[in-house]
Amino acid sequence: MENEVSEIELTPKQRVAALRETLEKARDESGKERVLILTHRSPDPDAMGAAVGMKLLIEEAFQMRATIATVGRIHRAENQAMVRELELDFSDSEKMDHSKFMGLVLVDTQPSFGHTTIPGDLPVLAVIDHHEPPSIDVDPDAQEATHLEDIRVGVGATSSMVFEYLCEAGIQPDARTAGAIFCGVRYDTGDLAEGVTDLDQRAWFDCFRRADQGALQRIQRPSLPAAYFSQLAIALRSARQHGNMVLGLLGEVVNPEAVSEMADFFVRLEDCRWSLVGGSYEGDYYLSLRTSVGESGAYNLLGVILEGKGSFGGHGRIAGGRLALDDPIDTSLREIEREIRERVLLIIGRGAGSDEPDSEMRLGRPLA
Ligand SMILES: [Mn+2]
Repeated sequence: MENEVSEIELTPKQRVAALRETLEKARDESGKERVLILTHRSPDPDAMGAAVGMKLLIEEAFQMRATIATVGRIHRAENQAMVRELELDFSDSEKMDHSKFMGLVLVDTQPSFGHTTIPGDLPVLAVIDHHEPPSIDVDPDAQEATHLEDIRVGVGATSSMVFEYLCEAGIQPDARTAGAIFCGVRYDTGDLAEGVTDLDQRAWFDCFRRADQGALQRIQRPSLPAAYFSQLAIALRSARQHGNMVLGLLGEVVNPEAVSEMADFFVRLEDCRWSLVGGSYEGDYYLSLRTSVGESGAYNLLGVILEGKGSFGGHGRIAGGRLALDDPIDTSLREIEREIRERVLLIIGRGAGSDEPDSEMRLGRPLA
């Protein structure tokens, strides 16, 4: 009955027209020429690829100015290599003057997500994303978005969605932009292995062809700092295999992205269907969940594990969450890791048909 109009899917051409119209209206109302493009904290390749593509779209197709800003450092060696090799240039959102912008375009995230900081009173003009939107359990009228929303959960990468905008607007991505979009699709779909639509395939192949392939190779296998290997040693010692899952609760980690890095690593264990890795960094506890190729439901699974605590997000095979640690940090950290371990073992135990896992499952098998 209600909201029937919003259920009608727009064509790619209509999406470009709607975005153009939204930005032009904001420009005319604010008298400002510049759009701020923002994504989630410590952006991953898909977030960066989508942001770089969006900047090209706004500047070339809409003839406006755009700035990409990020929050939080980029730690992962592959992601740092992407910035370096493609000469990407991002401003620090926490150090900039937001008053010169007409508003925000958010990519690869949504305004209510815990790892996303919306600066001051800048209006959100558009949201382009492929993550599961949060379930709405309050008054639906109060939640009605005033901004343009293009959220397609079935698409493998936000970068692919932005690629489609560029194609429809008649803009050919240059080598840099194509490289960034390619890295985004590569990372979020595991090189088209899962969660893939025709659009992801088109974006992957077309952008691969246009990119500097030498740079792509250097991004995929960058040299790694010594800290990576120390972290790996700790992770290998502390991780346990419980049935078809690897659980690695690492205590304090060298950087928050080490958590997702190790989750990506452990899920490759033979016969492993999912990996969950956690670690604390500067007062927060980070969690990353991965499911193996052909599986899905990472977002739902992490939701069940967290039981409404903290914030989390994700899609098919990838999910991440964050919990605030209390004072004293050490005690709080031990407690959180104990709770997560018990919760996960209970979930596995139920899956095997009993309420409690047996003692062998409870202790887990060391990986190294
Ligand atoms: Mn993404």
